[in-house]
Amino acid sequence: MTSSTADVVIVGAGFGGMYMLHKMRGLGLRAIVLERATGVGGTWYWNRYPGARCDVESMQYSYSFDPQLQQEWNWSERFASQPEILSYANHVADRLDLRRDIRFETSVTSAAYDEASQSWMVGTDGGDTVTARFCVMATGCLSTSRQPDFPGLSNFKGKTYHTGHWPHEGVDFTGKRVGVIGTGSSAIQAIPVIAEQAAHLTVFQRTPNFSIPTRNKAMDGAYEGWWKKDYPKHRNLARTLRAGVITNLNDMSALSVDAAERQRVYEDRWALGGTSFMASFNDLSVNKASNDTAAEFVRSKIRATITDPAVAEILLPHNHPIGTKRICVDSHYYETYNRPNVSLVDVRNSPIETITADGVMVAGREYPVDIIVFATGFDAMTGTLVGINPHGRDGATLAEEWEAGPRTYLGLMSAQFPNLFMITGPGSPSVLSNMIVSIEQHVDWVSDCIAYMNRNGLTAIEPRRDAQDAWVEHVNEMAFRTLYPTANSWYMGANIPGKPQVFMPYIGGVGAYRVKCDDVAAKGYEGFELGAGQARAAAE
Ligand code: FAD
Ligand code: N01
Repeated sequence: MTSSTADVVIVGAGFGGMYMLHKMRGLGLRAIVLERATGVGGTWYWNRYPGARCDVESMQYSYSFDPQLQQEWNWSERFASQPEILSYANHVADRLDLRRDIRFETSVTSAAYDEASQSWMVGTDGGDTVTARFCVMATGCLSTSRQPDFPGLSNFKGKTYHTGHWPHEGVDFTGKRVGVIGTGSSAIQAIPVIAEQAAHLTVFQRTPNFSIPTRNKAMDGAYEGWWKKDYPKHRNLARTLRAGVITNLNDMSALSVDAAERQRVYEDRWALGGTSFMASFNDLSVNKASNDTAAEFVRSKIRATITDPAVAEILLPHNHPIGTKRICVDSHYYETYNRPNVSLVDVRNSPIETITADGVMVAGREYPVDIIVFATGFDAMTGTLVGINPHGRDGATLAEEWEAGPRTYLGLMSAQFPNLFMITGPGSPSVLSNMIVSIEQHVDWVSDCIAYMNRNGLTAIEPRRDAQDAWVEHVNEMAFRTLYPTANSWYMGANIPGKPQVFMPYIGGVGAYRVKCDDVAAKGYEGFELGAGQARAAAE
C-alpha cells in the first residue's frame, strides 16, 4: 500500500484520460492516471468482440490536437475496426510517452474530498491512495457493462462472454451452438461474424432495432488526401456542427418533398451507408410524421432482405421512432437471418425464463447452446461514476445527489464536489456526438480552467447550485423538444431496472454547447464559485 501526491489525479486511460494527462504535463503539472485495464484505449481495449467497429468515419474519429499525429497516422478503412483503433491509442501512448504516469491494473474504489486541504483522496483496490488538488473522472460513458441477472445462470455448463469484456485471446466459435442475447449496436456488429463460424447461432431479441449498412471499404487515397490537405479547416468545421461530424445534412423537412423525392433521398443515403442516414432530412428527430417516413423506408428494406416473412416480421422495429435508440450500423446484419444456421427467438412477450445447464429457456422451450454471448449493454453515463461514489464536501455523496438522475453544470462538474471534473459527463453532448470531438473540448476546457486557477491563485472551483439547476432544466427542455424521450433507451436510463428515467446527454449540439462553455469561461467562469482557501461559502 502506497500513498502518493500529485497535482491532478485522472481516472481512466481511454481517449479522455490520455489527452488529459498530456495537457496536464503541458501545464507543468504532475498528473497520475489510474486505470483498471492492463493497457490504454478504454472502450477499444474492452470491446474486442468480433465485428467491433467505429460508426464515425476514421478520418474524423481521431485526435485533432497534434497536427503531426493526424498527418502521420494512416487509417486503412473508411470505418476503423476495434483492433486498428486500439493500435492508434497505443501509438499515441508511445509517441507522447504517456505510460510512465499511468498505473495499470488499478481500480479506483473511492474518492473523497478533504475540505481542510482542498484536495481529493482517491483510493484503489490495492489499498493505495493518491492525493491531488484536482480529480478528473475520465471514466467513460459506456464503461460499466451490464449483464441481467438471469435465473439459473450459475448452472450453465458452457462458456459465457459479455461484449464489453471480451477475452484478449478471442473466442473460437467453430462447431459450437451459440446464443446471443440482445440486438443493440454491439450484437448487430457481432452476429454476422459469429454466424459465419458457429455451427448454429440463436439470437434472443427483445427489441428490434433500426440498422443501416455501413458500406465499409478500404480507405480511398483521394478521400484521405482531401482530409489531410486541410485537416485543421475540416476539424474546425466539425467542432461547430451538431454531432461533431462532417456529414451532408439535407436541410429540408422530409414532408417538404413528395413521396418519390423522399424515396430517392433515402435510397441515396442507404447506398452511401452509415449514420448519415439520419441526416437525410433536417426534422427526423423532432417530427414524428417525418420520422415515420424514414422508419418505414428501413422497414421496407428489412422486408426486402429477409426471405422468411415471419422472421422479417419479428425484425421490424415498431416501438420507437428511428434514431431515438442509438441508430445501429452493420455489415450484412439482416442478411444473416437468411442463413440456415441462424434462428431468431422473440423474447419481447415471453422473456427469457431461465438459463439451464445446456441452454436458454423461453416459453417453456429450451434452446440448446454451448456458448452465451451477452450483448446486453451498459449502465451508461452514470453507472461508473456512481460506482465510485465520490464523497464531496459536507458529507455529500454522488449516489445521493444523483438519486433522481444526474445533476451537473455543463456536464463538467456537480455542486458539492469541488475540483472534481468529469470528461463527457451527463448533461454534455457526449454520446450524441463524435466522442473524440467532445473529449477534446472537455479536456481543453478543464485544462484552461486549471491554468486560470493557478494563474490567479485560486484553489477551489465548484458550480453554484442555481447555475446547475438552470442547466439541468435546459438539458431537459431541449430533450423534450425532440422525439428521443419517447423511447425506452439507455439515454433515458431505461435499460437498468430502477434507474431514474431522465434523458442524460445534452442534445443542443456540440457547436452550441462549445459556445456556451467558452462564454462561461470568458465571463470568469460564470455560474461557478472560485476561491482561494474555502471556496464553498458562496456556493450555496
Ligand atoms: P473510455 O474509453 O470508456 O475509457 C474510460 C476508462 O476508464 C476505461 O479504460 C476504464 O477501464 C477506466 N475506468 C473506469 N472506471 C474506472 C475505475 N473505477 N478505476 C480505474 N479505471 C476506471 N463513440 C463514437 O464517437 N463513435 C463510435 O463509433 C463509437 N463506438 C463505440 C463502440 C462501442 C462498442 C462502445 C462501447 C462505445 C463506442 N463509442 C463510440 C463511445 C466510446 O466510448 C467513445 O468514443 C470513447 O472511446 C470514450 O473514451 P473515454 O476515454 O471517454 O472513455
Ligand atoms: O448495448 P445496448 P450495446 N433480455 O444497450 C438487450 C455504443 N456502441 O452494447 O432494447 C433480453 O444498445 C436489449 O434489449 P432492449 C453505442 O452508443 C456503438 O449494443 O432493452 N434482452 C438490447 O437489445 C450503443 O448504443 C457501436 O429491449 C436484453 C441489448 O440487450 C452503446 O454502445 C457498437 C435484456 C443491449 O443493447 C451500447 O450498445 C457497439 C434481457 N433481460 C456499441 N437486457 C458502433 O457501431 C438487455 N437486453 C459505433
